[in-house]
Amino acid sequence: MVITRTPQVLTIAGSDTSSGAGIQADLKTFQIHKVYGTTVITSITAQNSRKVQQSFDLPVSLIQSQFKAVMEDFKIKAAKTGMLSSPEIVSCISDLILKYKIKNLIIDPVMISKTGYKLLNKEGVETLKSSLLPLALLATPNFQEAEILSGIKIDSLEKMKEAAKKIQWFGCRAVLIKTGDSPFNKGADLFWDGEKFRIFKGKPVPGKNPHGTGCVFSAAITARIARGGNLLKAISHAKQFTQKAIQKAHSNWIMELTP
Ligand code: PXL
Repeated sequence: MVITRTPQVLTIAGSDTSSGAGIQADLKTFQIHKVYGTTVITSITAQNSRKVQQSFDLPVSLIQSQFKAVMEDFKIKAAKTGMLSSPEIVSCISDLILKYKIKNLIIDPVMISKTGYKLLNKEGVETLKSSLLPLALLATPNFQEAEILSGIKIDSLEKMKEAAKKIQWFGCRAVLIKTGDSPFNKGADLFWDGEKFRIFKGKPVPGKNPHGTGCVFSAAITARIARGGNLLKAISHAKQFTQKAIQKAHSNWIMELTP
């Protein structure tokens, strides 16, 4: 076993050449939150602020051996998933999470990039619902992902609550629907754990919509959980952290991550 001074966490996600999202954003966020990040890379994207130019999914066998290598050597306190890119990869990751008994799993159900590139197809979404969501402590869909997962058009707080209930019903312990760029309830996120609703208020930052906000947010939650925080406090802290990073962003693409 490898000993580190800080708790060890894992991100299972895609690589983003621009480092605003994906594995790179997760590692930067982990570092700031004083946890040791390990990685299982699912897919490699070639992208910049204009578009995703190409992506390549790694073979399932290589994903499996990355996972094995990490689990043989590290004591993973919490893990998160980001871009999983195909039904085969979603299914393989679900099997590995069960096999290695990963606790404290945060799922960011990444489906589409800010530049409009599809990062998971319809069949992948179905596999995510049936096999991965049941293993999660928390799922963090944005508004559009919540509509796709629930099949509910969200145009009011009541509909958003209905969607949260439906997503939680797929088996995750809790769900947080993020409303960053929704037409209503701006900046306020809705939490549901089967017992209580909570609203996490935020201030939208006009004119700033950098990419990778969902990755940074879920990575910060993962880090806080690994450090022993409770879920609600972890979300609250991660939201403040992400909001500050958006405010400080000096381009509309890359956030400024600072402690
Ligand atoms: O922000 C979603 C996301 C996650 N992971 C990777 C990405 C993107 C968006 O572009 O490229 C690798």
